[in-house]
Amino acid sequence: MTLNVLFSAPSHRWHIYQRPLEVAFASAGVTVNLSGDHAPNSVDYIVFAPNGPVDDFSAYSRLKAVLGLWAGVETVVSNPTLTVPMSRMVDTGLRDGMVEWVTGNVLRYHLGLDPYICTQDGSWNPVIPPLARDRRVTILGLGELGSACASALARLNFQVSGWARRARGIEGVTCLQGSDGLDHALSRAEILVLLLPNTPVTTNILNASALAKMPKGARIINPGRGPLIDDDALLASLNTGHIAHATLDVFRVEPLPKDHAYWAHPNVTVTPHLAAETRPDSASQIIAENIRRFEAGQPLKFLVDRGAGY
Ligand code: NDP
Ligand code: OXD
Repeated sequence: MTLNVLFSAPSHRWHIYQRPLEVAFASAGVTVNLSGDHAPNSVDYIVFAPNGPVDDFSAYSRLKAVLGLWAGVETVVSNPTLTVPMSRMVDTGLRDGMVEWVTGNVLRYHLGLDPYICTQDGSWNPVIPPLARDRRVTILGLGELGSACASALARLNFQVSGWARRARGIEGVTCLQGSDGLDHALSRAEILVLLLPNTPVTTNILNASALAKMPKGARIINPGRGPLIDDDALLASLNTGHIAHATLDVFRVEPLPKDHAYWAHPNVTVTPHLAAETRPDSASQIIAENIRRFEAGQPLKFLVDRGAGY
């Protein structure tokens, strides 16, 4: 049987994904008619990214499931027209990219590299950083990405704490839960990494009161989602020096508007939502395998929990 698979993502992505998806479906033994332009009532599966053509699923009368190309699903998770199961992207490419980006940014802060990179004026003022074993790093969110980052940092000897909704056990990482756990995690965060999803519960989790619980001079790295941070509160904390620096990859509005205060702030580094990119070859294999499973009567892997919002 041939399955009609609709590729619904921004149009420039079609040429990046067409071949990897075709190869992945062939190697999974799934026969598909893959297109960016199927009639809605003929579509069996949708490969989905935010900002693509489909935002109303009502006309897709024979749709069996939606396969997300992104890890974050906040733009679609509460869409009332989505009535079939949806998977999100869990993939080694995404995971390894995030581990590399987070580790690099933690090491930038830990080693105090900026003065040497930014000023080469003949001054000779060594500032010896502590060893990683004496540096406390906190990660909010210990899912697929947060737990991999926590493990990588623990392997480098950092004192890593993490916080999640449910109990987690990660070797070398102090795993915390609940509001007391959050307070404790924040209070020891010399470097804080945000890898929570954007849900109604996590919005503005890093507000003025949470920022005040962090040690003076702390640094923040946010590859999670922009709405996790109360931007005004962060700017105020940066201005008093309570928070020394922030590296922000994600924002409430993207691209970050040119007149946003973050661009001009001397203690903010803005990166353009690139911390972890979905890699077409490995991601296509995940999608093809998931459709193969579903056709064989097995549940989708990496199912979105629509009640929890992620
Ligand atoms: P997961 O769903 O695997 O992990 C989410 C983590 O957040 C889990 O540990 C979960 O807890 C925790 N969490 C969720 N809600 C709460 C809450 N209310 N209180 C405490 N903990 C909570 O997601 P991923 O690790 O795959 O991805 C995380 C996020 O990273 C994505 O949602 C996306 O926003 C962002 N991302 C950013 C990218 C970039 O390029 N900047 C690329 C890819 C993803 P529990 O373990 O108990 O479920
Ligand atoms: C994602 C992202 O959620 O790239 O996958 O932000």
